[in-house]
Amino acid sequence: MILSLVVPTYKEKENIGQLIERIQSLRTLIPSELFIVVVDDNSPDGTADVVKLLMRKYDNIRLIQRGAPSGLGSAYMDGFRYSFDNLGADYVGEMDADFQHPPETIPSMWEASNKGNDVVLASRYIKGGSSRGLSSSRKLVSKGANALTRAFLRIPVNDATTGFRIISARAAKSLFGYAVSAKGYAFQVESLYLYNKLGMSFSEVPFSFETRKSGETKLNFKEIYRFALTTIKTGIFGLKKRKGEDDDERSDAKFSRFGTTREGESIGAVASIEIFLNQ
Ligand SMILES: Nc1nc2c(ncn2[C@@H]2O[C@H](COP(=O)(O)OP(=O)(O)OP(=O)(O)O)[C@@H](O)[C@H]2O)c(=O)[nH]1
Ligand SMILES: [Mg+2]
Repeated sequence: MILSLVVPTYKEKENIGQLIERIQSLRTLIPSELFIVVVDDNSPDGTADVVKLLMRKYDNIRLIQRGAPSGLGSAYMDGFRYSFDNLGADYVGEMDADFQHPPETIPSMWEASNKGNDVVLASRYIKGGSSRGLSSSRKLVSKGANALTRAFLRIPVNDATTGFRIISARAAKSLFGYAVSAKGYAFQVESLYLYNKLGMSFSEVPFSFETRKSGETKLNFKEIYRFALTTIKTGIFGLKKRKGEDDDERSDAKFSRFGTTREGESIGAVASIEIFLNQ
């Protein structure tokens, strides 16, 4: 089984090197072929250079370099596409570069994937999990986002906004047919919404969400607003298929004339991508 962990980075120079080393040290606990695909959006701090150095040491690291910050969702989609097309991945993983997602949780997530679960979420909000790395205002935003998701999208999980996940190829490949958001939290809940609609199986394993180790946050009010709007719209209208695909997922035909995702934000908007291989 091939697992490809996709790690989007923007200005994560202080974190990415140590993160990769910590993931590498877990290789014996994950009985599979493991790849780490870093998707960097031209970080001005030289994040990509740290990755390139490590590519000389390890043969399982790949670097996708894009021209400018283009959003977490589109970074994952590019990383997934690369993982399926070039690495033959059976599963793809999502994780932040800033140690808020401790790599040591990956073995228990991988165990849940191997039990046949399409969507394995590392969850802050089940027994054994915690969100101690969040300030009280961020906790409120996170809980509010989950409540909104439950109310509008009815996804059967406790932590719908977690960005620490392992997804089967059949689930993740379904995303390519839909106009999912290019940006952060909206992408996370839209993808879960789609997996649920398509009947994928879910499992949650607990983890402790840590404080960002260093570097700066990309979360802001615009992001929160975008998330709330997308969640409500998706709950009402469903998800729009990308151009050229057949039927909308949206089951209620009377809504089919409404668009849900701005074209300019949809996946595929990224113009140029360079991929560094370490062969
Ligand atoms: N390639 C790429 N990576 C991004 C982009 N935006 C965020 N990231 C990365 O995505 C991950 C999550 O972003 P964070 O800023 O940590 O978001 P967050 O965890 O909600 O916020 P904090 O709790 O403050 O860390 C990090 O590894 C970022 O470097 C982007 O536009 N492009
Ligand atoms: Mg973070």
